[in-house]
Amino acid sequence: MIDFVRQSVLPYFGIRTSDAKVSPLGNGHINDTFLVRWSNGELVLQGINTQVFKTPKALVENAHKIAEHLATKRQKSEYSLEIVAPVRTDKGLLAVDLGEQGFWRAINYLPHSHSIDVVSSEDEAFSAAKAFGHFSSALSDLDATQLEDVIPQFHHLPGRIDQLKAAVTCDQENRLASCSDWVDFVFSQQDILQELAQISPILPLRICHNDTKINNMLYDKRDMSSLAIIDLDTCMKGHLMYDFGDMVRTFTSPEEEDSTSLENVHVRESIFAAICRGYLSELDTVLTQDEKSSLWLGARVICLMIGVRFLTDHLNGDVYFNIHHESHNLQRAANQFTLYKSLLEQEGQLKNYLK
Ligand code: GN1
Ligand code: MG
Repeated sequence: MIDFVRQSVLPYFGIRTSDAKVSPLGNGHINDTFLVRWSNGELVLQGINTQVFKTPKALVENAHKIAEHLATKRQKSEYSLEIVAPVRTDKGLLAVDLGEQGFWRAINYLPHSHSIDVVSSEDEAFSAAKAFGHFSSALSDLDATQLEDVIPQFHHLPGRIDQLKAAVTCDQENRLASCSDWVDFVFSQQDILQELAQISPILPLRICHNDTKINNMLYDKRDMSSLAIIDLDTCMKGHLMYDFGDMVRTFTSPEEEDSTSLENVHVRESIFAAICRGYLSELDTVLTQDEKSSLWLGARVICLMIGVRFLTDHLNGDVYFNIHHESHNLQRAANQFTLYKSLLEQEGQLKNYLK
């Protein structure tokens, strides 16, 4: 893959030098991401997974609109983070479509950037949550209908549960027997769908990031302050409770998403509190009262739903998320359901931080 990138993709971006160094970057589950360094520059190059993103052109156009909007705000000192902006091809395009050989786009690389997979302090959680809040606040005056839905019904729990039901019915890899306890667990949680059906219609549609994992907020490695929000792939209209939820999902556990040390997987109350402080410090005056009331639901839905998606993919034979071994998706699902249970167990204390 790396040789292909060097020889067949880089020339489209005007990089013809044979000294370009190409190395894999990040931990994404969907796209192929590389850091490209050459004698007088560096950039991030991505092969977009077109099985997942069926309209990749819309994806790069969405990201471009967001970057432009944020850049305008930055000029007026209304946005303080760095911006990941598209690097155009030498013909001035936002991406290059090589058909079966992939859909490739580049974005600028931010020097001094540093990402983490596990939060180790309240300060880290606070500044990342504040950064995601700042990002959403800066986008709150961009018309949400300007962005195309790159993955329709992306955060749609009823649809995700239906997909799990279909996978269970098919059981095409004969894996159901080894995970039926988790399947039963999901089906026992369906009361949450009623709560969701009541709240969702009264929430405004806003531009959401939709993948607010801790490693999508880059720190400045010189002082660990927040530097930039990255991975704008799934930015589209939706409900901000899910952005809050994905922070809770990926910041609060002391273990990584695919850790198998389930005995350590739990929601750290002090980190949850720091997320609430950081996020609301930027959004308190933007969010409606209904949105504020929805945040706790968003946290529960996201933890359950990502678990459902991993479990479904395990039953379907790992066709969606990149995996490193056969039970990888099942392990991820078990991890996420364990975190979800920890949320429910601490409901009494945790909800206080949202008051
Ligand atoms: C995927 O590839 P990555 O890491 O950006 C997924 C998210 C999941 C996440 C779980 C388009 O994101 O929805 O929350 O894995 N992205 C897509 O880690 O499905
Ligand atoms: Mg992503």
